[in-house]
Amino acid sequence: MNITANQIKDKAKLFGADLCGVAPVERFLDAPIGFQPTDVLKTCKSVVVFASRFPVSTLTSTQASYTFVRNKMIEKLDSIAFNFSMELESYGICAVPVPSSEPYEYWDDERKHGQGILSLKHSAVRAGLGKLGKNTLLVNDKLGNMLWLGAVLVDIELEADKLADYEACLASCRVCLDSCPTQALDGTTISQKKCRSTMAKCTDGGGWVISCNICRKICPNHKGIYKSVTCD
Ligand code: B12
Ligand code: SF4
Ligand code: SF4
Repeated sequence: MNITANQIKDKAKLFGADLCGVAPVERFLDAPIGFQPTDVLKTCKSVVVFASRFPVSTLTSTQASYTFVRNKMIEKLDSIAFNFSMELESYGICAVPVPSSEPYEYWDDERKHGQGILSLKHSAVRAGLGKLGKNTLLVNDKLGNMLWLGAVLVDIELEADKLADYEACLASCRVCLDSCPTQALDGTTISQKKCRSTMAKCTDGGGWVISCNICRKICPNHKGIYKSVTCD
């Protein structure tokens, strides 16, 4: 059975995604060896990337509410990826879901550096869903960085989406770099060791919460890109 990119996008919306784009596997040649789509699915030809809105209201709430919503977003995007893969298999397509958070296997204990089986933010850029900001997060013109990403790798060629034609950051902005309490950001990458030292904390009752999201919250584009702003 044949399926088009547009039919796939319609299905993604039915499953609950707000955005969906397609990146052909050739756009990942610059990804590190071991973290390319073909390292996950040898016969991969296209990466279908989708995103759902992360409720902005939680940014002004408690760490517990934000963490609760973040955990729900993981469940939601993982369910979309899982259901999508099941559905595409029924079309005779080989379809592999990418976990939206954990599990992943790569871990460098010295640098406290983990790496997903496929970087979803790099994938989203290649599927036309946005650009990377200096806080290293994906920024979409409509949803800003307030989204959660997911992806499914498929072994069929699909019509590719155009790359985003806007910029994530104003050239002179460095608000996130200057506001990070651990100075984990340098404008292109992140020191996971520094970020992890502050980003989550254990609670007295034996649980844990996300305790920092400043680089996300403080970004003037966190709710979307104000296209009317043209000056630096
Ligand atoms: C591990 C992880 C973390 C780590 C590292 C974050 C990071 N920036 O990489 C820690 C614990 C610090 C973290 C924190 C947060 N995270 Co996190 N995290 C992940 C996870 C599971 C893997 C990311 C990863 O592999 N990083 C390692 C690599 C990719 O990063 P790197 O070392 O900088 O990569 C370099 C090279 O390796 C190379 N590279 C690697 N892969 C590729 C691929 C291509 C094609 C190319 C060209 C290059 C390339 O390029 C980089 C250049 O130096 C992803 C889910 C996923 N599977 O993608 C979510 C994810 C990145 N996290 C997310 C979020 C929201 C957060 C937090 C905001 C959570 C919070 N506090 O509220 C913070 C933000 C901190 C920040 N500014 O990044 C979202 C981002 C959404 C968005 N808008 O971009 C993701 C995508 C989860 C999701 N499903 O939506 N996270
Ligand atoms: S989550 Fe907090 S500690 Fe981590 S990079 Fe962002 S501002 Fe820095
Ligand atoms: S705070 Fe400024 S520099 Fe950082 S991601 Fe947002 S626009 Fe870019």
